[in-house]
Amino acid sequence: MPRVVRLAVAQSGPIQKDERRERVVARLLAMLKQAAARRCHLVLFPELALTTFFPRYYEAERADMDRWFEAEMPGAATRVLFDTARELGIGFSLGFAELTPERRHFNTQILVDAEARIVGRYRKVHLPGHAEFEPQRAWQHLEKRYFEPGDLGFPVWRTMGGVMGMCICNDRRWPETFRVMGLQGVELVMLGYNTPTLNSMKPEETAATRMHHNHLCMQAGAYQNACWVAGCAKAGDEDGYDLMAGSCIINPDGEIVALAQTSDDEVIFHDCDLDACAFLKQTTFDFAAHRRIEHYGLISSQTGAVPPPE
Ligand code: CDT
Repeated sequence: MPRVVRLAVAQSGPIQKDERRERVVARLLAMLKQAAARRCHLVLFPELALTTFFPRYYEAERADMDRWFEAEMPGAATRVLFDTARELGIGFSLGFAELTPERRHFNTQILVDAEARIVGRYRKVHLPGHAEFEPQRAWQHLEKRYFEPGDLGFPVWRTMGGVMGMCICNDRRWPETFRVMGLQGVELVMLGYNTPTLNSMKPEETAATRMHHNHLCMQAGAYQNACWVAGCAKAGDEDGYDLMAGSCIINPDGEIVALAQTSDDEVIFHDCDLDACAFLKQTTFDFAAHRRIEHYGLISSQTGAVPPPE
């Protein structure tokens, strides 16, 4: 019996600064219902799916940013997503800004099963950008100011018929992210992203090159770890700043098998056969047979590059 997860990726169009949570959740609900109508088992939503990408705004007083965070999940605005998903018997994965009871701030993604139980929680490890206002940038990217690096590592969960993992946006650019999950036998990695279409520090870099980077790292992660990878954008023009689209589902050969065509709310689908991971996991990427960990020490003992002396 093949293990097929019918996966929906629910790309979001832009969310404006003044858009209320209730309205955003209504948009997410519409896509959840579309996915359920197509008999999907699981639907993936973007990073920080409930708000505009607020790390582009500078606030001297960090506590003034707490209004972008969720102190409860589900909370008043999001409970309907959980209730509807339970009624429809569909799982989902959702990114949001998490404020813990200890008042810690994380960029978080959860995995919720078809009974609406939170079965997995991931907190973004690789936080891009900077912590202070930088006037030389065309726009700010203050994730290092508003979030702590995730404290949960890269766990995977056996749920909904497979071995599932999550990461968030910038994490996809780091091969270590996928390899740590690959070493736990991951079969499906789900991630959301908010990625500016252009580079605030390199205006000549084209949108096409940046889309290439987006897909390249996810396709490599899928192939090199013999797993499915799904990437879900929040896309379009938020307050004059454009975020790339390109949401996709990638098979364990690293091929894109479903790709969003718009920069708006759009649901894409694919039947992901988790057994399709087995061939590469047992041959080219049979880690137990082929990895040479005696040569990989630098990866976990050194952070920056140290070239040989001149
Ligand atoms: N959200 C997020 O992580 N975005 C980054 C933009 C990097 S530019 C500072 C990304 O890697 O896509």
